Amino acid sequence: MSKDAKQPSHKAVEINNAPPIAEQPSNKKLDQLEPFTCDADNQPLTSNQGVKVADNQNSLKAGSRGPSLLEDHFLREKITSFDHERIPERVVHARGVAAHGVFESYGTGTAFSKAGFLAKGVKTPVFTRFSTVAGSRGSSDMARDVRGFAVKFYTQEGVFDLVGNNMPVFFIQDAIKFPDLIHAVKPEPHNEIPQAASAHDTFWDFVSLSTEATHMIMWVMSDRALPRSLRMMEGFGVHTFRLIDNKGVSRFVKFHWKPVLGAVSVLWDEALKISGKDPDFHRRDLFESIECGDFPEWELGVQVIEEEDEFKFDFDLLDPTKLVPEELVPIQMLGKMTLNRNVENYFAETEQVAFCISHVVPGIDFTNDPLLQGRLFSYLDTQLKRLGGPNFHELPINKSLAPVRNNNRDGHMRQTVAAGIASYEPNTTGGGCPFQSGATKGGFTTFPAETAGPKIRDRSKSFFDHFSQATMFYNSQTDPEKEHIAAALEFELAKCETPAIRERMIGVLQHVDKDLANAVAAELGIQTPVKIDGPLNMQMPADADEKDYQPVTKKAQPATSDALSLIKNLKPGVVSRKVAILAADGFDAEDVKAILKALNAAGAHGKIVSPKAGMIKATNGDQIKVDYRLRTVGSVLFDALFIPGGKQSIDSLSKEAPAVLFVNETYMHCKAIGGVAEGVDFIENSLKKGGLPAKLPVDVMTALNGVVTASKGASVAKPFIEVMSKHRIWDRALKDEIVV
Ligand code: HDE
Repeated sequence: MSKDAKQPSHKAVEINNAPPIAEQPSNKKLDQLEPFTCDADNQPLTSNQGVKVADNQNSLKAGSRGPSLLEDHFLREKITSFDHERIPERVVHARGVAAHGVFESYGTGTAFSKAGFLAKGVKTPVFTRFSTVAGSRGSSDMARDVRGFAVKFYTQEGVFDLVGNNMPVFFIQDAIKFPDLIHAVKPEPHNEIPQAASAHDTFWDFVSLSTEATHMIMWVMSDRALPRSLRMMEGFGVHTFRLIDNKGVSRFVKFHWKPVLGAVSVLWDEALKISGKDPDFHRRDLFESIECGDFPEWELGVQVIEEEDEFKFDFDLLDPTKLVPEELVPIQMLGKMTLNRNVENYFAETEQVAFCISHVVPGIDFTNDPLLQGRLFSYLDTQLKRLGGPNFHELPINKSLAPVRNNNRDGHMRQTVAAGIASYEPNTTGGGCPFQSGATKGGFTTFPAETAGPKIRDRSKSFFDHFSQATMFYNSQTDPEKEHIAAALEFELAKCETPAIRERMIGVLQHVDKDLANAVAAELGIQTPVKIDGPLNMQMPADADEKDYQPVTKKAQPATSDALSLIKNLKPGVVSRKVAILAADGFDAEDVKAILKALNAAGAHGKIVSPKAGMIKATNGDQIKVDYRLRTVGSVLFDALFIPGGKQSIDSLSKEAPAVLFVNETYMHCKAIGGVAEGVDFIENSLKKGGLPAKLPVDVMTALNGVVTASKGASVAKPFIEVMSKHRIWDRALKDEIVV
């Protein structure tokens, strides 16, 4: 990339009237990274030892046609570095993308936690990495999968990592099952197929035998697994944590991230096509949004449960397959995170960042959730292998902003030159330093929760209900969302080759919702009801019976929770959305100008898509730059479609099959379509060719099924943007019976 093309966002971008990011007080992490940043602008190439290299394109040879010489230390150094470039990818969450930002506290959290970064107005630098779970580093962003949502807070009291997901529950209740879950979902061991997909036998075999996964399966089969953008998804800490206030009082909390733009998803058909058109769809979206100043934002919230209310619910707060319905415990917002700077170097930052759930600061503590307890071991262990030793906390991206002083020395790649002879405690040789802070001077102390019991490998009976929240989740969805869950199950199970696995899963679904189970079974040619041989759940103790799997009482669980549906919570708006403006030479300049102006004013981005790259010419002679050549993109990469008038432009588009497909796909995916004059005819003809029903009224400026048409560009922009702000026109799917 040329120097001109690259404008590092932290140098170039300002947020509204805020001071440039580099001058903001919260930007200490950037200052800390600065000395490690190497900029080669106008600098000569050197060896790793700083020696200027005269020629690194020709190896040292005995004569220009002779053999290479072992003496060539530049060749050896270059090739050796290259040979060792790869480190092991993360065993899960290998594919990820990250960005820097800031968390600004509202101060509301001080009522529950003594953590300094929650005090009012405190700005804490953060580094946030999003990921998919199952795929390898090079897999598609658009796999049906859980998304990791890991945030590193560089607080003044040390590093706090909130290592969450975009779904509030998990597949398993005990960490000891994690290797089994991951072996089951990863590509099958004999042929390494399929990549980044749960649609295969081993996964469904495992989850149909582990019914504790059923609630999470509902989430993964729902649209939550297909975010439109990483900027438009929720995040959850999943486990119940503790917050400890300055009087030492502990409360249980569930962490939530709520995206300011609202949570929005794509359709499965779009996801499949995006994986081909742009496997980096989410990564690119995050990078480009930050570069253009559309900074992603989330509010951090907590559901707070007083210690004495621990047993108030139908479910166990320690069971990570359960959520706390927002109807029972509302979310209180603690602050806002804004991601405002892309990484300078993917490897040094995104790949080398090490999140550990055990990184907490005073005021935050753990609970006995058995999944959380296992994670406390796993993250440090995996970093030792992945990053090569115990000093990974010294890597620039992982380095705490609070000073680090302890008696740890040595180990691979130690960076700190620790002075003095005292590397033990107690000591007099170092004057007793570094000294312990104790509880009263800001030292971390563990909350003294009562613990007693026999040593036992067991699962608490309070974890036995595997279905009631799966049913609650399903019943909370709107009709289109329910259809998507059924379609996802049909897709996934049809990909299973072993009939017994499909059948067993139908047997499990019968415990969630009979209609859902029947609908999926019908598509798979399975007779219902299915009778499961043996125990429903392999975890079930021999003396348990099925009634143990129902909630013990009906104390406090709503039948439905509106907060669980994406559609019911849609935040109307078009900010940062992308609209394809399909045009060719001979387009109507006024139409295009009007829609670009209106989209810009609404915070959306109009992009010119045309059969040829370069510039296109309007009827009045104006020229406009083509953003994307038609055949290099597809409707699935945009949120809406607009077709301006201009006879010559429409004649050219009519000869392009991908342009016709563009219209039909946009229609089938229930997205807004706008057309002006000849553009309206083109939409109508394209829909006819695709066998889709449409007789469009021209010049009435009404949104017929989300298709907005007019004879003049200026009048269509407003209604088009209104339709777009609804994100999807679900009526179209229901009325036209389009399978989405
Ligand atoms: Fe993780 N998980 N996990 N996980 N996890 C890892 O750590 C693990 C779980 C999550 O962007 C690994 O550094 C166990 C739940 C995220 O770098 C590893 C169990 C949740 C990331 C690991 C879980 C998560 C990881 C692999 C069951 C949501 C990516 C590489 C007890 C609350 C972090 C690494 C990043 C990564 C272990 C379950 C979130 C192996 C044993 C539940 C977002 O340590």
